[in-house]
Amino acid sequence: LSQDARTAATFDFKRYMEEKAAQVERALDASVPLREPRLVHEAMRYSLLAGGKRVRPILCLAACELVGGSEHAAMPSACAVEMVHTMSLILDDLPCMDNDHLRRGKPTNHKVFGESVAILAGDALLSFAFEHVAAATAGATPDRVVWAIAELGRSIGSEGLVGGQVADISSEGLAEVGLEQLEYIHVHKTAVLLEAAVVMGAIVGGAGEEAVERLRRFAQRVGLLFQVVDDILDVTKSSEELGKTAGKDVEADKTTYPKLLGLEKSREFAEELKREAYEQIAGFDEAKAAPLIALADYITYRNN
Ligand code: GRG
Repeated sequence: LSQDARTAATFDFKRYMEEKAAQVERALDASVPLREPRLVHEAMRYSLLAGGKRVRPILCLAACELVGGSEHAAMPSACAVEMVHTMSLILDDLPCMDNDHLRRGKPTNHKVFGESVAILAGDALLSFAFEHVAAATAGATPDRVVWAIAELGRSIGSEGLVGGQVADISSEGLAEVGLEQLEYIHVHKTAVLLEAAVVMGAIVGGAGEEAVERLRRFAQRVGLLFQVVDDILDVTKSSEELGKTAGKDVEADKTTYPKLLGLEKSREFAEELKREAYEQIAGFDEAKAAPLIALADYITYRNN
């Protein structure tokens, strides 16, 4: 049997995802209680608790457990990454960016709370993400907490999410966006935060530098894979599923992997990225690596 088949046979991935997502949900709910000033906390909770697959926090928890850490140590990092992800979605949906009306099946934050409060709620989530890792991480040494915080910061700023979004905005309306530019956008808009999730989990879990770097390379592959699959889903989604994304104004002519490579080659590229990702974690204990292997599989073959 291949490693994939063995993993599939012995690991109940659906149950794992449900259990972890429920734990993350409870931790997120508790991390941002409804307090004064109510309006901004309502807006923060509205988007933070609006559902979502919780892929990033689960990757963070799985990486921590892979290196022998306890899930408890990684939960604040897992929540912080989801807070940053959520704030980036709030910003991305604003009229000055993608001007989306729906997100995760609900009206976007600015549609409910207005633009000013949406921006402020995003800022509050961003700032609280750092506070939460610093103040709530238990079971990791202070130098590891600082290291994790540095990784989070790096993934967000001008060479991270912000850099990717700026590159994306600058490419809008261009007649030609090449593969290199598309990869830059995807790596920075998507892969860097998945990378931060995995690396932070490994760091607070007590991993050595070599293990952190291998997990970093794993996450970089998985992050790009996530976006290539997203592009493929854009093309292959049934008309019924397309209904769920109604309300988008600017997505129609964006450059995607299937547009540049065709569907078949995009699928081959996704498989290649998945293989490369697996290679990075081949040396870890197989049973402990099962959740990360299954997560990479899930990301490759998901349908939403
Ligand atoms: C972080 C300061 C700061 C600014 C953000 C707007 C912006 C700058 C960046 C855009 C980031 C963006 C919207 C990236 C797309 C990422 C992506 C693939 C989103 C979809 O993720 P899923 O499928 O969504 O995990 P759910 O809803 O399941 O969480």
